Amino acid sequence: MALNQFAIVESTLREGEQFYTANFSSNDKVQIATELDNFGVEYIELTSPCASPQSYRDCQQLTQLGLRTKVLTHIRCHLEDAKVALDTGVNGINMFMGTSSLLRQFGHGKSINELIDLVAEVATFIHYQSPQTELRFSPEDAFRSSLSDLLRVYLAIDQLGLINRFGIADTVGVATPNQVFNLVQTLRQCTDKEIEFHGHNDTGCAIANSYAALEAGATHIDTTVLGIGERNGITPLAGLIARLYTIDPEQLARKYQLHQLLPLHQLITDKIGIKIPFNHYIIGEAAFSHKAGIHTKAILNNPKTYEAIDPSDFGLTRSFLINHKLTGKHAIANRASQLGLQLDTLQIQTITQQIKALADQQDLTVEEVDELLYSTFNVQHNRNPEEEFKSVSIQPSAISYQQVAG
Ligand code: HCA
Ligand code: CU
Repeated sequence: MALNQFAIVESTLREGEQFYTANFSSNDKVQIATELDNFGVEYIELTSPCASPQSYRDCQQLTQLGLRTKVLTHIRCHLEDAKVALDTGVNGINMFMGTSSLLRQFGHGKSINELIDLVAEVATFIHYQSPQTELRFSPEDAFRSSLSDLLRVYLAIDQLGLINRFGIADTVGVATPNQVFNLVQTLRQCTDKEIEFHGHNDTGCAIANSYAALEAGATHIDTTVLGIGERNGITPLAGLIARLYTIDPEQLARKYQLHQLLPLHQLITDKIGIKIPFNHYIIGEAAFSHKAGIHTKAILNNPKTYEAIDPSDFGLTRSFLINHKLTGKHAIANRASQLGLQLDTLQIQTITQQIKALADQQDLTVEEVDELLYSTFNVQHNRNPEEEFKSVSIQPSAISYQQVAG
């Protein structure tokens, strides 16, 4: 897998609209599309223009914004949907239809042969109306479909020569990375068309599955900001970025504006009324916070010891927690020098032991740790603590100090 040979299909404005608290206005969609474009995703996918009158107008408007990202819309395999989608002027159309026996029986009710005929009819219509429109077909619920049915569908449609890209959808998030790898590899051996993977996260495998898809030859990965979507959503954009960053950070930074990742997420959380989860990839509050003394010491020597990702590549800073019993003398010494206080090794050791003993008894604040540092410093210099507090200014540093929750 080469990092410059894949594309993100960002579906916050389609799959993400299916999230339980999402209800984007037209203005929201313009802002979100613009931010996604600034970040540099190659495609954005929009809700079907057939979903509602406003969805139709939004497709038209977003297509006319002049974004660098290509604008796709997502439709059922219906001739009517295809006509409406073409009218909006989108760059590409993502069609889908269920191939699992469950969806065939309880969803659209069609046999595999009928499904192939329908896809062929709609694809032919779109292609002859607008040959430049990028066309994708995805069998929904691929991992609960029989392999022979899937391959029959892919091969029959490939032979038509009308489709640019095939999708593979893990609709209910049941696939494992091995299964995804095997299916993508099998499809890769059958066709030279692009392959797009869409993975739900019901069992927590969406990022690993997306990465396995890329390793097996997929060319496009669907994401949404924070992973929002039906139920608990799909591959989160920041999670995919984190995964890929560890392979080739420079290449990734050339492809995407990594400093825009946080503002993009803040925009979405603002619109859906949800906070960024503390453990979210890269941008979660805990992503670069270091606590145990062993970790803080090593990080101070070389941040790579306990960070696979450099926060500064994303315009972020790491933080240390020092007001707890796991703290270490190196972190305390660093805090003292950040406060402009010169203390010797013995003093730092003593203060560290004091903090540990105090933290065993009660919750401590960073201010209380600072007071210990100031008072030792002031006693040593025989100064009036009140004045000293005012005169010492905090040195700027790449490390901020987080409060351990009480
Ligand atoms: C949906 C289904 C879908 C389609 C994915 C795709 C899924 O919500 O309409 O078109 O590749 O997960 O199967 O999102
Ligand atoms: Cu989906």
